[in-house]
Amino acid sequence: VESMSLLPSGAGKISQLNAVVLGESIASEENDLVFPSKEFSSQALVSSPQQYMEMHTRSMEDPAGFWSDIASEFYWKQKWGDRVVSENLDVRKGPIHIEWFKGGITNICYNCLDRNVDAGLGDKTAMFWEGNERDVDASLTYSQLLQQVCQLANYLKDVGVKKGDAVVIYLPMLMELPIAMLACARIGAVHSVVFAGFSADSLAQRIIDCKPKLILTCNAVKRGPKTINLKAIVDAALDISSKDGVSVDVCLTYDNSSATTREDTKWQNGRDVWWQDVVPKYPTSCEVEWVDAEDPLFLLYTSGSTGKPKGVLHTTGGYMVYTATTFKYAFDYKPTDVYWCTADCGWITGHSYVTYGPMLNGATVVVFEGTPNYPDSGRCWEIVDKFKVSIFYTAPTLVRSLMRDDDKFVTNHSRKSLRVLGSVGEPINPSAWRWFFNLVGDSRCPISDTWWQTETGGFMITPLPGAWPQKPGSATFPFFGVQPVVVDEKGNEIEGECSGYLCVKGSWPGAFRTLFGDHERYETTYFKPFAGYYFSGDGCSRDKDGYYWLTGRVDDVINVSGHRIGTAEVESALASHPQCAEAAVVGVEHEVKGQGIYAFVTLVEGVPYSEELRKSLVLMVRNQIGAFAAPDRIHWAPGLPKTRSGKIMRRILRKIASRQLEELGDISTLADPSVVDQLIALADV
Ligand code: 6R9
Repeated sequence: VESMSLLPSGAGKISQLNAVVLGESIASEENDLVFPSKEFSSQALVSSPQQYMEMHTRSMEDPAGFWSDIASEFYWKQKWGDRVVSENLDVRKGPIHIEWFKGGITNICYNCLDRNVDAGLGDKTAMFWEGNERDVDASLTYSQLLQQVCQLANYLKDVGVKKGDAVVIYLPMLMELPIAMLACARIGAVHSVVFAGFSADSLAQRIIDCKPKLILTCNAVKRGPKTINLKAIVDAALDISSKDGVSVDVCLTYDNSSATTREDTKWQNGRDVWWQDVVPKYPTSCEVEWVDAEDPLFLLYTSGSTGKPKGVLHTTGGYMVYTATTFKYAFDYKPTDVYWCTADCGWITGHSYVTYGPMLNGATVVVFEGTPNYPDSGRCWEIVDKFKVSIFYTAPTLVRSLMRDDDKFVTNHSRKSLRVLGSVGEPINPSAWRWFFNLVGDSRCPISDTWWQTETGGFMITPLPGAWPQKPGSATFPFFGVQPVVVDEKGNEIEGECSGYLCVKGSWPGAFRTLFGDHERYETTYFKPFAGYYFSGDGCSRDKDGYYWLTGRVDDVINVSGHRIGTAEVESALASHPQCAEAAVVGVEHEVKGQGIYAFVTLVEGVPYSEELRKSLVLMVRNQIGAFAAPDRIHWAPGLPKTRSGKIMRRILRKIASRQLEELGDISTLADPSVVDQLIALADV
């Protein structure tokens, strides 16, 4: 097939793989290949490598044509201008600048809801909601969802929220969370969802950065057996932010009566309003605020390797087209599917693949309030059977945690409805992949291991489940319109089989456009390390067949259970403890979480270490960031290994943390090499 050579560089030996696919030769790597069944492929949207390559080639040769054809399937009040895409991705040529469908006037909420209702999907279930406890559930059709979104949108407008205003959403996985996102989008307000596991300090930091008119929350939520008083966290955050001069006029609070009561909720009259007291009084229809394709849709904060969290900004048109298309192809979506993504809307996966991507396709989405192993490890499969879930998208950490339990928690449930499985958040190790594939999917369901990031908006490297044979642990090939490149330290592209830094050449519609209020940091972090490319921060290798294998972050970001945590953030939380002189944090392998947080802590002169102090250090991190960022291990450090210029040598700390003591390497460049022995001696204290 001629077009094969046009695959992104390095896929040179695809033809050999193709021979395998066609059954012409049995290659030695046969054992590594897992083929989609004939039955699956024959019904798939993309059913062969050839078909993938034709589409990918077109998306590369004519991106404007490829993406306009898809964009035309959505409703635009006014079509975009002559230039589908205008971009500068090279810092050497001026400011980084990306625009897709500029001049096009649309609304993503309209495309998710009104358009689907008008197309006859009004009575189709948009959301199945499953509460924390068994047998607590609810659902909404597309018409009902539209009505609820309109009521909230009308309320927001009434209290003065206007196009371009920021709205902070701090809600658990209630149906009200996607409703809130869609209501903001409907009126052109910019939502900033903060994961409801973040602490008051972190929430305050985000409020101070984006200065919202209003915050949406609920009084409390139950996660597994625990009750979490979210409103109290919001109160504390609003106290902090008002001291910083940022006050929020309205705190709209959903009364989540399954977790607490109104009487037990602290209240500030004038600011706090019960959702149920006001929103249902508003009309169930609400005019749409038409926005430019390049008007902002949302902000989502994510951790970087240094300093404060970054406000990743996504705009409307390109994000809409990209999330819809990636959802459709990567999951081989059919209108009869029932789709469940276990991610929380507080992360990008919940934005693109709980709310926007699926709803733009008119899909039925399961929203789950609880935790996957409550009341037991069979809960997921119970829910799969209950709603006849056909596409199940989750994170490797969940797979690994369920794997540790008895297989009968899986096999007790039918799971016959499952068709496609998905994985995201971190590399999935082959043994977890196989357990997921063989046991959960009965060796019948392809796994879409989707590599992407908050910044990319949607999938970048992902299997198309009917097209390619899979290799457990590989995210396989780039999505349409995506040109990954592997570069060396100097930024030279490496061809063929190789490993290096993963960059992307050219732009794609779902790319983020800036970091809120800090375009310079956007350029420095993503476009300066390797001029001419977007740098992902990930390492990767490409095998002889052109498959991509992600190997994890190459910067100072730790991936704990799929959550990105900057080592600098944890270090600064620890260092703010009055008895901590200095802290250095590294990631270590963790059986379930993928990576765990390992903190080296130097105490203030004369302070002895104690169990109590250890606990209060961990508490410091829980309070400043959130429980999910709590260090797994505190290692007392009389001193840290530093170069003569005072730089901490993390390479050495990583080796000590993972007890690879034979691999410490050259320590002679340290200002004081004896600290290494001291650290080793204290390893088990
Ligand atoms: C979607 C999401 C992004 C980082 C990314 C990478 C890791 C995500 C992955 C994966 C290997 C996959 N990552 N998916 N690594 N295989 N399928 O998780 O966004 O929270 O921004 O994290 O997660 O390291 O750079 P985000």
